[in-house]
Amino acid sequence: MMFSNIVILTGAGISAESGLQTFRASDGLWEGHRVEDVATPEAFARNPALVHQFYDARRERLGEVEPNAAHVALARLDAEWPGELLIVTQNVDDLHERAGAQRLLHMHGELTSGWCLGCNARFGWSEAMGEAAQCPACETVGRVRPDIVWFGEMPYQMERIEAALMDADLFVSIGTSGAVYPAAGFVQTAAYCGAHTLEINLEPSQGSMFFAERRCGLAGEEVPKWVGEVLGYSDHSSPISL
Ligand code: BV8
Repeated sequence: MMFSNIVILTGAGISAESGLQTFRASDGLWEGHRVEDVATPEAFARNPALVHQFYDARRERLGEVEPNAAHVALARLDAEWPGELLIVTQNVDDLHERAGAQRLLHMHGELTSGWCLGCNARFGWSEAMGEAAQCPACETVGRVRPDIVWFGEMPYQMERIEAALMDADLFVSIGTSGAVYPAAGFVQTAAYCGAHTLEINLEPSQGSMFFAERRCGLAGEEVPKWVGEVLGYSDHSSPISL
C-alpha cells in the first residue's frame, strides 16, 4: 500500500506513561469529578472556583512530568516524514510540543493558554489562573477562563482537521477510548475517503471495529516500533509502500 499523507489522532493514553491521568481509567480524571461539574460552560458559570481549581491542578502537574517515548517517536516522524503529516491531539497537556512535534493541533485547547471573555484575546498562561486573573491584553480582572474546549463547545480548527482527513491515506489513532465526538468519528471519515486506518491502544477502543488494523499495547512501546517501521522503509524521496 502506498501512502504519503498521514493524520495521527492522540488521546490521554499517550500521556499515561508520563504520569498524567487519563479520563476513564479507574483512577481517571472523571473519577474525582463529574464532567458536568468541571468541563462544561454551565459548570464554569455556576462554580468558576471549582473549575479553576480542576485546571490549575492539571496545569501545575505539567511541571512534574516529561514527554515519553511515544511523544518522542512522533516528534521524530514529524521531523523526518517527507509527505503531509498532522498530529491532532485531544490532549490539553504540552507533552507533544515539548517532545519537539511541530505539525500539531490541539483540537480541545491547551492548559498553557488562557482566554479573556472580555476582549476575546488568547494568551500563554503557565501559573494558577483562579477567578482574580487579569487579562494581559485588556487588563480586565475576572473574565479569564482556561482556553479549553468543554462539552457542548465546538472543537478548534475543525475545517483544517476535516481537510487533512479527506486527504489522508493513512489515519492512526493512539491512546484514545473513542468515547467523545467529533474526534471519535474521524476514523470513519478517513476510511470513507480511502485511508488505511490503524489503532494503537492498550485495549480495543469503543470505535475499534472501524479500524482496518489494530495493535494493542503500551503507546511507549508500540509507537516507537511503528514509527521505526514507517521511517525504516522511507528513502525520504518518494511515498512509501508497505
Ligand atoms: C461538540 C478537554 C458541537 C477538557 C474534552 C455525537 C454522539 C453523542 C454525543 C455527542 C455527539 N456529538 C457531540 C456530542 C457531545 C459530546 C460527546 O461526545 N459526548 C460523549 C461523552 C458522548 N461532544 C462534545 O460536546 C464536543 N463538542 O460536539 O460541539 C459540535 C462539534 C462539531 C461539529 C458540530 C457541533 C466537545 C467535546 C470535547 C470535550 N473536551 N477535553 C479537559 O481535558 O478537561 S474531551 C476529553 O475526553 C478528551 O479530550 C478526549 O476527547 C475525551 C476522551 O478521552 P481520551 O483522550 O480518549 O481518554 P480516555 O481516558 O477516555 O481513554 C484513554 C484510552 O487510552 C483508553 O482506551 C485506554 O485503554 C488507553 N490507554 C491508557 N493507557 C495507555 C493507553 N493506550 C496506550 N498506551 C497506554 N499507556
